[in-house]
Amino acid sequence: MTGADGYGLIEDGEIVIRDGTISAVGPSGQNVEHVHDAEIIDLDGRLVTPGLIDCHTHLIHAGSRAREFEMRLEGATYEEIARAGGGIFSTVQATRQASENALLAGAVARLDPYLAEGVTMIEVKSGYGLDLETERKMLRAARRLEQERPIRVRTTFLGAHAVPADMDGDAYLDQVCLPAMQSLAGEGLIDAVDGFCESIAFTPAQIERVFEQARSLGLPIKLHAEQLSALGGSTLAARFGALSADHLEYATEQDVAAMQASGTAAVILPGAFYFLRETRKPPIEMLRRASVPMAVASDYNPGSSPMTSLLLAMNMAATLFEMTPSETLRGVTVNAARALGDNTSGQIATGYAADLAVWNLKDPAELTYRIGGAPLHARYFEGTPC
Ligand code: DI6
Ligand code: FE
Repeated sequence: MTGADGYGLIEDGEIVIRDGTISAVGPSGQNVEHVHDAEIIDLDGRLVTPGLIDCHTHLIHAGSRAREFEMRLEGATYEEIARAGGGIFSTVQATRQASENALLAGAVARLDPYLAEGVTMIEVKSGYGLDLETERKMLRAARRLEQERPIRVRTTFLGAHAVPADMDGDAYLDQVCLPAMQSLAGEGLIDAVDGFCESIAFTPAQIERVFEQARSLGLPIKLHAEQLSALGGSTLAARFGALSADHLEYATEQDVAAMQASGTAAVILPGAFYFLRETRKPPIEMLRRASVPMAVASDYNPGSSPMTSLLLAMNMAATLFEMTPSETLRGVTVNAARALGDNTSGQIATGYAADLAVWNLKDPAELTYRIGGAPLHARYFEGTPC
């Protein structure tokens, strides 16, 4: 995925797969003749990319926020919506009431459109429970997606997503969030820890407490930072060696420098920007100049980005934020893997998982250019078409 054209495209190439792993890749005829008993699949000149990776979703939840959307279009403010029982807490209430099986079924229905777009790895966050039992139920449902579909799932604990109405932020951390993180980490349900650093959620000082505990448990961290205001969350995340800082509309030069120094990836989420009709764009040119790896994700969630399409997120990242088509493709492959701390996915290279997307296309720019439709010919998961 590197090279002068930004894509690292091999015209007329071949990929050798053994036991679910890529064992060789290069121009056609270079490797296959050395492999005995190989089954040869002719893809007829089609474009092959790594299986796509969505590194930021809130796929597990119950309920819908369509009515809230209508209210917003009729001019209601966020406060009015909250008073009418809407907003994030309506999703929390619905999710608390749903069974694990119901949460799983809802998420599988939302996952299928991703599979049809060649997605082979997806990150799924908790955060609509805000109590131990519901956060556990969400993470267990997320893990079970791997039994329902051929997909790799990475789970993220987002206990610090919102402060329950009847509690103070620090009390919620002490009594609920931090103990839940400890228990659920012990149960092996957490791959990474995230938080929402925003005036309507948690302060940098509170997020620091979340990060301290994640560090003591040996868990990697990420952060929703600088989405609606500049609080320096991305600098804080970088200071803790975060895998990624996500959103970043209000990130400053100092934040970008801190991310550059720590090797923290920037996860760009145009779906929420679009759906909330925001106007402040993330500093793409600054990130580009600092060589901060940029990932692109759908941020699927019922409140601010009800979008189950990673290809549409790529198009939006280009149209709304002026990312190039090769940047958006890197954003859903190699840089998305990096944002998840995964070093065996997201590239077509020796030793990497044979998770591939085969497209009815020749030019990779078509993936970002199109709006709607998934020109997928086949999806390979661990070397098997499915
Ligand atoms: N940032 C967002 O935009 C969403 N969560 C977050 O951390 C909002 C989630 C919701 O409204 O349900
Ligand atoms: Fe999010």
